[in-house]
Amino acid sequence: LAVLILFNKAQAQNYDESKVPAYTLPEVLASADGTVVDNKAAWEKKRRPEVLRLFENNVYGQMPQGYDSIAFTLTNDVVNAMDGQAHLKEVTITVWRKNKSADINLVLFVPTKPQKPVPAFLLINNRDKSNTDPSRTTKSAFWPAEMVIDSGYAVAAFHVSDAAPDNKDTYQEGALQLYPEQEGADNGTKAIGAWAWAASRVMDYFQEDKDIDARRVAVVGHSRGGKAALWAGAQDQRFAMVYSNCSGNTGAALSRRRFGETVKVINDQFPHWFADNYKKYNENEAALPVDQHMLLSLIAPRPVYVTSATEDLWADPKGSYLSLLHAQKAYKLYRRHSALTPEPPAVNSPIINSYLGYHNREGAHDLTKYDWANFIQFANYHASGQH
Ligand code: GTR
Repeated sequence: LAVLILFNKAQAQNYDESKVPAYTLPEVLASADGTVVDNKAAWEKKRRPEVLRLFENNVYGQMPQGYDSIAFTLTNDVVNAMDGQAHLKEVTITVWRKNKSADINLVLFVPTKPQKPVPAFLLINNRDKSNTDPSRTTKSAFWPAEMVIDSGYAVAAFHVSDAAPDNKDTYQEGALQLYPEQEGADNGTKAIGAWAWAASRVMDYFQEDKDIDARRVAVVGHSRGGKAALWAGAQDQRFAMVYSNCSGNTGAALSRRRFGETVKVINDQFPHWFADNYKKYNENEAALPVDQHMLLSLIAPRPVYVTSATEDLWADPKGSYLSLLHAQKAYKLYRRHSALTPEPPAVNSPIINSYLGYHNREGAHDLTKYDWANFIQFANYHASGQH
């Protein structure tokens, strides 16, 4: 029986380009009343809020709103970290609502050299906490803090488990305790929404830290963290840039394109990630009122960078690129330059000089120095004002 089940599961996944069935994407600029928006004012006033609500109600759940108070406690302060190259600050962000509190622990390195305030990269860390070791005893390519500091950017991270444990039985034991009304609601937020909420609380902190240029903060995430980074950037317009690394299904990849992971597979394996309403679309993606190109469109006109990896077919590299291509319509409303080509670029050939950036790295499902080096190039391009 087990063999049979495994066989059936394997059959549900398609990795054959010639077997991708035809699909029709919802029109990002077409409003519910049938009018097609053709200018940024109408997009911002009418269609953008509509798309945001559709994602909240059908996919990620409602973004928890408001809190009673927030406090930032510096728990470790090392002025001469990284051989004097950086100032380390560890900050506990405590949020209170209805007599309950949640803590988000932030690790932040600020470069010593350039003039402050500096722009920053914030990683939503979904891997082991050692990847963002503040003592730098462990140095990981997943968060190459020294390299980012050398490039003149601050680099920060928090761990997803502070916001919501990545577990179907315990995901409510973090920040969601502050928002009990979310539980049981069909459009209630779960873990991915809680991680995005936490990224916004870090942004609340950045707005108070004089070392950080809060108007130039990029949110970065890998895989499930990449799904959260996109959702954070889509709903919180204070994020100036968004980086989605190998985010795959319900991240950058188109859901209707049947290749790799599907909505049913992700909902069955991770019932604690998305709203209960999302389960309605198991094996029924065509009924979704959105697809993921519309999530990327919500980031317009801010720069967005999507990556894939050649061995990471589960996350559908081509479907991720196509999603980005279809998001161009929203960027065009703002006359933002796109260097995307109709076909995905060659492996290891990043598209940097563009509001919509992309690379397909050779190798496995991971976040590496190669990815970060291109993230920095993309940020440099957008800081240079050459475009
Ligand atoms: C997988 C999941 C993907 C992706 C990945 C990860 O098991 O199916 O959607 O999120 O985990 O986070 O590494």
